Amino acid sequence: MQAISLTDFILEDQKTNLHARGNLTRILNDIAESGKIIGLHLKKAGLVDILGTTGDINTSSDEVKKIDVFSNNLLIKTLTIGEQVATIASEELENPIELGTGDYVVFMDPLDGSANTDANIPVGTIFSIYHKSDSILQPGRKQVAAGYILYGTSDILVYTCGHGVNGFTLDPSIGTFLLSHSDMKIPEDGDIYSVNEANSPQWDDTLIRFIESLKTSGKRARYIGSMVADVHRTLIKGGLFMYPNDNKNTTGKLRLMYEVNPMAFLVEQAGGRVISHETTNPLDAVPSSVHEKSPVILGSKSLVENFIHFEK
Ligand code: AHM
Ligand code: MG
Repeated sequence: MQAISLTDFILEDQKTNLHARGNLTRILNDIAESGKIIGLHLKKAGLVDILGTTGDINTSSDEVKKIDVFSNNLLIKTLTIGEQVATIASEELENPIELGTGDYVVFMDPLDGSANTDANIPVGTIFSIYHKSDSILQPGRKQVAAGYILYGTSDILVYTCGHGVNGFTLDPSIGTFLLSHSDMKIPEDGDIYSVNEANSPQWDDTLIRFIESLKTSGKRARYIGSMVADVHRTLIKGGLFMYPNDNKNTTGKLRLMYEVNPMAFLVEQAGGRVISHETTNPLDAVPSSVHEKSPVILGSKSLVENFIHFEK
């Protein structure tokens, strides 16, 4: 069987879009190429001076890691050279950068979960692409494409352009992402739940009882603390991933534009269900700022629906 490369797949995928002029193809390829370089640097992270912090704090009050800066700069440089992006908004930057050359807006979290890199734990790059519009604050439903690259035991790029989800594993011997997970579908049910239970003293009573009910029904807990890795496992094995709002984090922790919406688009495209709060879907929210936070509960349809219908 002949392996299908990410580049060939995207070119073929874009043929179904009558208006495609190759610009989106270029952006996706540029992100994939940057991901290969970020992945290589991470593999050498213990040997070269890219671990540790820069001493700065970013817009989300997190310590800035050197590898965050490297990943952010590399993606910006690559997308700038590609000339297809009008605006880049990054979780690492206070304000979006206006490039003014292209028809698309890219939101990105260059290295999600980077607090984990010193301990050799998987991290990822998340991206979300929109058509340029009057405002960059568009609802997640308007995403043209979204995806992530997980730097794990192998590096894998998973993306959607709105007709299914496909995953491509990097073959390190040839430096090419090859189709490995075609038409990904999240299992209807699953036996893993993933949430930071250290926040439970701040949870409301319904959430506490719901998580207890998962335990008594025999579910297992897994929480890596890297959203890309936790969501990837949920896509493959089914289950629930949540970062809910609580008494302390009243809008949760994760960012609507950089983290929640791209993952919500992927999970819905894979047949799963996503809510931010009660029955509200984050993809319908009209964002009020690029760094806005949103609660999120996503995963297997039946489990998210169990949560929605759980006795209040
Ligand atoms: P980051 O974008 O600063 O890396 O933070 C986001 C990460 C997610 O990857 C992960 O799901 C979450 O933070 C973990 O947060 P917590 O340590 O509060 O459980
Ligand atoms: Mg992040």
